Amino acid sequence: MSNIGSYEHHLEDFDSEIAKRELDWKEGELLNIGHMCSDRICQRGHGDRTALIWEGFGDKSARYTFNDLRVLSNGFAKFIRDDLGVGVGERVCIFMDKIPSLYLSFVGVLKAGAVAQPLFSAFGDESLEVRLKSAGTTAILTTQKHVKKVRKILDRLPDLRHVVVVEGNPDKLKEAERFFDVEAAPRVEEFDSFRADPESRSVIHYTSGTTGQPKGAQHVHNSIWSQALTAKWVLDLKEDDVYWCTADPGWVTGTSYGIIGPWALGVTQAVLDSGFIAARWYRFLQDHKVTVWYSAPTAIRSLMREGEEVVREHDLSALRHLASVGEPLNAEAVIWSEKVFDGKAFHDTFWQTETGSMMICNYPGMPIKPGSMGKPFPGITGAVLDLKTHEPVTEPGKVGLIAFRPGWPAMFRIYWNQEDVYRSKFVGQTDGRTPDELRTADDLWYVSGDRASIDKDGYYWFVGRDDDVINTGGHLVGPFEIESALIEHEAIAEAAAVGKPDPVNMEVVKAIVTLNPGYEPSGDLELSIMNFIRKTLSPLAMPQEIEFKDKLPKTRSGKILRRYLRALEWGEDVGDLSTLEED
Ligand code: 6R9
Repeated sequence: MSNIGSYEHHLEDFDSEIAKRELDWKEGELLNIGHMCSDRICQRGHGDRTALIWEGFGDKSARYTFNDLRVLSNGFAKFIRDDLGVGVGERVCIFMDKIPSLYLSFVGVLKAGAVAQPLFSAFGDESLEVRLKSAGTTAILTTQKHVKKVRKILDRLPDLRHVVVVEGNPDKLKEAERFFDVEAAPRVEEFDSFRADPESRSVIHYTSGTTGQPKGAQHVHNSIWSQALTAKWVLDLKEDDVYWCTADPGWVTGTSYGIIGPWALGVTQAVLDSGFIAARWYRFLQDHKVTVWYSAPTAIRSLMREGEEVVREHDLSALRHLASVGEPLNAEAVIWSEKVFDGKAFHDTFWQTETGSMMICNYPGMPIKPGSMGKPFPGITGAVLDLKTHEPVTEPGKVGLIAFRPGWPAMFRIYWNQEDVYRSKFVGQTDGRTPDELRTADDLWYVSGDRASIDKDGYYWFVGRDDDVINTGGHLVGPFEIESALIEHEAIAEAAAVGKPDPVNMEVVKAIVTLNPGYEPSGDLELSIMNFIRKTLSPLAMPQEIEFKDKLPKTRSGKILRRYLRALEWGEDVGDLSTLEED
């Protein structure tokens, strides 16, 4: 029997307190995500249960019980509060590979009352700088492997008071840097976790938009209710599960469902910190008897490419539930998974950094229509809005903008220092309303920035994004950020970055550039540009193709017509150019 039982039934009986009842949480208990993911699980008698099964490159491995998680996260919390003197609400960046300290420190930062700002460890120094500057980050926790990137930008980050290295050789540190190895430090049995109220800030995730630099979506401790309930009902997590979320906590899936949701339920998580190799992934599933697996379409398509043979070489009989997020899950991938994993199909889920928790899902027990994202989670009012009038579309199959009535607990509270951009995500009467009033209004829609249609049975079908943001392998990259970095290359005069279709990654980045006088197109120059972006931004943002042009198409006011260039890549009818002009 699945946890959710009947989806339809919950549409009728849903109330905002269900999550608290499902977690058996009583008013007056401490609401702090860090505490609830560790101490509370121990208090309920599960301290000896495994919290984290970890494997890294080579044959490195480790295991932690919930009691270990409690004590070691206390260690981080104490270090952050007492040794560094980081105050409540200050941002602490966690910048490391998927090593155990990432998970332990995330829980610790929240216990200390600071805001956790996880960033993808493959980010180069510019990606890092933009996000640390925007958040006014006070402290960064990193490793010897990545600290070089921090050193490079430190001079330009006046707010960054502490650089802490949590793994590596302490003798290799610069003078102002601190070394803190939580496992070598004395175990901290008692820590007085920050008494969060529901609206206390918890996690900030940076996400890319179409214009401007990435935006910091601010979340609060109250998010735990949405995250835990969806983990219970959609991922179907139960106490004896071994659950693997393949996402990196540098992205929202890796925190909402790679840390918070499952640990709030006291579920064992398995983490594999190594690159993608199909046989390695299957061996990991097999060795740890993974029961529930949350992954992404690009990974699934990559597994499909490796074929069925390698699946059959492994005993995956423990697997019982599969789910996916981040990009469109094509019908073939659903059908393939059902075939090779013994009748178990990947269940698509749709949500965003801003929503903080799953919004449109395929539920255990509800028939899957392969290629559809499913239906809105109980308690969530979803719609697709007419592209022009912004009225909810009533006609089945008609394409519109995916929108939700605001106000669920995990919804972001603001884009950090960008209230106007936050406002622009709502349609309806927004004037004169505070950010909190926008979030709790029952006459407004929060607009996701994606297009879909709804069929006659209420299933949502993804159509595409409503903007130019590039989704490569389930990771959003902003064209503006790439273009800004491209024109820093000495050879480049002007640049546009667009997504071009790719059979596995859905989209990859393509750059279209003009050159400064004295530079000629060449294979070497192409490589030099690719490497430049890989190093300064990240491997995800690196263009897979560079097209050299004499000039770029522009609007009358001189702005590069990125949407026109994008339409060319997708073979779309570019029609009347004036409709592609951005304002
Ligand atoms: C959780 C996460 C959000 C964007 C979203 C949409 C795309 C996510 C999807 C999907 C089609 C799905 N997206 N899930 N597209 N089908 N099931 O991925 O957050 O990094 O903010 O990305 O990803 O475009 O708007 P985030």
